[in-house]
Amino acid sequence: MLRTLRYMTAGESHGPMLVGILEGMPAGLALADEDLSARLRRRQGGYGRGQRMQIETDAARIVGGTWKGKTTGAPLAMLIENRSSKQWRTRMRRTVPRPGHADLAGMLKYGFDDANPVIERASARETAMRTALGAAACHLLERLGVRLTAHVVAIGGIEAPRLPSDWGPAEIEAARDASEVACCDPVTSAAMTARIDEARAQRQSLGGRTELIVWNLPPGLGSYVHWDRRLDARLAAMLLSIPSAKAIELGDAISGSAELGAQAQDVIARKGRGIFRPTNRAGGLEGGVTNGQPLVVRVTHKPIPTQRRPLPTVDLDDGQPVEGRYVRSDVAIVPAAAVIAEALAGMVLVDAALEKFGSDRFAELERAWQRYLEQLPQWDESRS
Ligand code: EPS
Repeated sequence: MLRTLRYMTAGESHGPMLVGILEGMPAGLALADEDLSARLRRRQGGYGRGQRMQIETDAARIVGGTWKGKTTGAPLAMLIENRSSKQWRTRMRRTVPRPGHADLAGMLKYGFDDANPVIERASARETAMRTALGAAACHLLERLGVRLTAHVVAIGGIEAPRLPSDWGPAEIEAARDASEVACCDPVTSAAMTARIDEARAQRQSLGGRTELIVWNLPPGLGSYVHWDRRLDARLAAMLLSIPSAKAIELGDAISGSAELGAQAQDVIARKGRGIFRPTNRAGGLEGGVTNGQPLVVRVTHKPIPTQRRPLPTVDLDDGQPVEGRYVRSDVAIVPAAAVIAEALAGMVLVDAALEKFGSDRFAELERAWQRYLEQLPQWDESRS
């Protein structure tokens, strides 16, 4: 899914820290810890998060790959310390796998008689580090004029209306950031928070859907020439790695699948000196390549499996059917998932930009990007 940029993470949910490496970022990009903090803060927030988020104050520390506040081209190394890390190595053995989690599959796969090592690494806590690494990629894209804006469009079956068609990133971000659930519609936001309260009272969890829109991408990122260069596949694979993400929709794929072919396309028209698309059903991707329209990707999340209502399971020590344990849990993580989608898509897009424009240095990348935009076809306005 990534071809030029690479990243890795390590660390457990209640271990001392999360660590991450982002390799392949060009040199000369101004980057400080503070450039990562807004997304880290957003990931921790959102109505429906559990007590753990009051314990943590995620702050990523860049510990390698910068010199005097700028990237050097060397791998970026980052750390996020966990506060909730006491007693993690001495914790009681857990022999009862929780349905919906990786517990059972992980114990069988690695031969553990204790679910703890699985629980600790499969935990969505790991997304804190991926958000930090991805925030660095988003920061690079923002310097090129690209904006990544994700918001919540559904929680627990409550669906937000479509965004007003004349809204840009500023309007979406202002409306989203005024909502406790990162949803742009205030009436829907209130219904979502009420639904979360109801689910919490029932000791249940909720799923939902986020929508990511990326603005100001040039046409030509990704390629149709080979399957592993298709940007839609690369984005989908990366976004499906978000815990609880179960389905991806590019543009209006789901409603479009019920339409006749001619209605489901975005016609190509002339306006002024350039090309104009009256619609964006494809969500900015045709043939696995960006087409210059905003990129639109929706990620659907199942209700998270961690919950305070224990579900039937089996104790692996003696094979007896039992109820799972009561666990501290979030009710809904959909607002956090929106931020994670921005961060992960940011890495895929930087990867595609490096593939197209090359470069060891950020200034070279910036120039190549600009030159490419300047040579895109423009016609005499009087002949449109
Ligand atoms: C998670 C369980 C909860 C979540 C956690 C993911 O943590 P704890 O077990 O400590 O209460 O809050 O998410 C995070 C810690 C995070 O940073 O997103 C799980 O089981 O996946």
